[in-house]
Amino acid sequence: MTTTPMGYGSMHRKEDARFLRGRGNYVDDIALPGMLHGAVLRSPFAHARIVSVDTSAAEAHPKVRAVITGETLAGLDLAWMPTLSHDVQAVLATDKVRFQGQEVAFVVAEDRYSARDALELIDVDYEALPPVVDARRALEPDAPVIRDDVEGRTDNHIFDWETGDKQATDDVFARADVVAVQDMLYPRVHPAPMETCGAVADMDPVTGKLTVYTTTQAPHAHRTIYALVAGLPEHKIRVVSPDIGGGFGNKVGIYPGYVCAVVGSIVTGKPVKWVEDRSENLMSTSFARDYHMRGELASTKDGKLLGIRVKVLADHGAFNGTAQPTKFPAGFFGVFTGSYDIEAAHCEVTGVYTNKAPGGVAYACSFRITEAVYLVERMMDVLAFDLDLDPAELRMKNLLRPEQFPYESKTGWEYDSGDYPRALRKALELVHYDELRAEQAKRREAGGENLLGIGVSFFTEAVGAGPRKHMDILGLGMADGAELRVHPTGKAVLRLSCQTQGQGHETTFAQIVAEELGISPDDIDVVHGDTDQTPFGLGTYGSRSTPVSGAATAVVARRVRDRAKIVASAMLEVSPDDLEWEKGRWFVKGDPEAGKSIQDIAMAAHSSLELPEGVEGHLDASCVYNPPNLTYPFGAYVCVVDVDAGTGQVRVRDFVAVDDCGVRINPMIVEGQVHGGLADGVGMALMQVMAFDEDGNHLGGSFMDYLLPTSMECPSWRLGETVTPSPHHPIGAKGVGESATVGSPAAVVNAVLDALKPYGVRHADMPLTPAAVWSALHGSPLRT
Ligand code: MCN
Ligand code: CUN
Repeated sequence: MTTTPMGYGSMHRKEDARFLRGRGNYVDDIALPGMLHGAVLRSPFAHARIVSVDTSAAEAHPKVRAVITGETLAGLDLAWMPTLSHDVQAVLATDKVRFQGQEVAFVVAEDRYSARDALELIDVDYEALPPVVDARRALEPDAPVIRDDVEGRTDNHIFDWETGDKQATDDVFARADVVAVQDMLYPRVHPAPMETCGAVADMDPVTGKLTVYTTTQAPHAHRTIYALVAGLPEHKIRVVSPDIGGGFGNKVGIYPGYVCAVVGSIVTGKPVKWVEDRSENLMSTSFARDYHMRGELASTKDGKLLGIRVKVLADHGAFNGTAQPTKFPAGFFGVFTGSYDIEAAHCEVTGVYTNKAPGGVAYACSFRITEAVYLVERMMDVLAFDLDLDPAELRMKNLLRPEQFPYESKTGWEYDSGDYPRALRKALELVHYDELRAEQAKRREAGGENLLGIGVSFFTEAVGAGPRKHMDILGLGMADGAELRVHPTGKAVLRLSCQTQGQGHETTFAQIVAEELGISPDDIDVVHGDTDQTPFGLGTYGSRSTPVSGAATAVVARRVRDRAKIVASAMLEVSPDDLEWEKGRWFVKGDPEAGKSIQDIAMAAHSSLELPEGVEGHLDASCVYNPPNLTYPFGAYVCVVDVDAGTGQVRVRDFVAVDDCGVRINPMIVEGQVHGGLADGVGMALMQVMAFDEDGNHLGGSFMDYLLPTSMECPSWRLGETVTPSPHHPIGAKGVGESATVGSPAAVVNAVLDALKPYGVRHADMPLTPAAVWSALHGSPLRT
């Protein structure tokens, strides 16, 4: 790993040179001359009418420059903003507050402390209303109506969505020997990136140009939304996403704080910085999951799957602010048939409002594939439990076979490529599955408190949205641009619409160009995250950067290579047809000595060399990549746990993850992505939940309450790989950024429940804290 590969291969991240020296440049590092500081006043109630807001004392604070309320914004027609799901969300509340932590007022002051102090001087008179915390309660006829801002609305119902074939599914269920049914909850969790959300807004009163430095995973989409909301042309708005300290989906949406910073800058004529603190991040920004699911599997008595039926109640919080392609209100949950050969499938999802923070698509979810994979993988274990079959064997029996690819699923997804049995076999070998089962049998026979559990999960993801004709966000089609320019000296700059939050794009995208052109990655500068400097595109989420922008990069590099060929033919005075490419140079077929390196060609392309008619000089290309299909990475995971029956404590003893993301650009970065996702899985399975009390009080406002896994809770991950290239992606790569978060929670939960199997425990909901495990074991009535 000491030498830089001229293409794919493990190399250290180029960006680490600045990160390891503490020289990253995050939003909170930005300091502009005359910059003021904003702070948000938040609602203490989950549901309350606003009777009055008195800001006079705050305005009298000597360091306060402006106090903005919902009423101020209403005057500018900015009190409400569009969400990414065609709903509206209050920027600052005018009529009611609808979740604890909702934004009520914004103070701009000379420093952060004064802004915070002044929040205490704002006097808001609230009239408390009964809150709706539970998704089922939200649908009861007498439930308080949360969204009475919409005239004529009489309930909390948002949408009904279904997919699959109901009749065909009912038919296979009618002839099944066995039907396994299980209710389960994927709890509300939070992506909790290291860096919270923030913005520095700078409206130049002279030029009328607005610059927003902000934590965003989608700078171009944000710019267009600002343009639509503010009525400004896009060229008068520049969105800059500097270094991002983790996004995990938390930074896809637009938050009221960003808009308030913009308004604050317009009102004061100065740059305004707003950066939320940890509690604000946890209580008010995009949560993840909160899916109440009922799964049903139909099978023959020897475990051949026939059908799957699913019902979901989706808790979207107070505003429908989930980020997903318009046609998919439940995200890509439609892939719930998982990795299995099944005859029929049907699913219904109902979305509801509750008095909780909005969000829903975050935390490495691949647009809700986390929920879908958890459901089907938990159901497989439930069925194995009912049939008393080995869960790995049951999976092996039902996995899609290699010859079935490309495979059209029963809900209409075209899985591009896969060899599932190979991946599962590999994982089972790596973990020594048979030996573990033997050890488990021995331990069970011996009795005692130390239980061994082995949990298997298999996942298929669909990542890399579009194509644009099926997928858009707020009407913006999901295609992404790339531009590549090779300078006369043969150094290159690649401009991308996607935005790294820690995934190492500055390295891996340079590696794609390096592989295609034979220019060292060190000589390729990757520019992203600045709308004034990059082509339009929808950004980074749903692990779409490699599938979409990575493809765009390969395409522009190949276009440059084609141009280089013509220049080389002019240089060598031969026909282009007589040239052959090897990495880094064009040479004359049959005469390898007669060739020109890409660097020589770059210089010649900018020189006085005469080029054929119609061929422009210089060496550059651009493209907009509209993916023909999603890519379908997959993997087989096995988790091994020791469970202390006396205390309910779970220790993850071993974890084997075999991932297939097609061709790997940088295996070390891929492994890093997988390691992170596996830790997420342990966190969600064993310790994380965004809890609320019955009044809607948020109980996870700090990392003392909302727990993050550390190295203490994680084993030394053991990874394996198979490589099944995507047939439609120019370099055969599939996305991987969310794979492990999607695939691992089920493996951990299945492992814990496997340990508890002799006690007749068939299911328990995440998080499997010691108390939850103990209660499941002892059948405590405390456990619901
Ligand atoms: N890669 C590769 N070979 C492949 C696939 C990917 O070398 N076959 C590399 C990519 O080039 C990129 C990284 O792996 O450097 C992740 O690529 P990809 O799967 O395309 O995912 P994205 O870059 O689109 O990242 C988004 C994804 C999402 S949606 C979440 S959520 C998440 C995740 O990435 N957030 C992260 N991983 C994260 N990692 C960090 N450190 N921080 C986050 O916020
Ligand atoms: Cu769903 S979290 Mo990622 O797609 O940014």
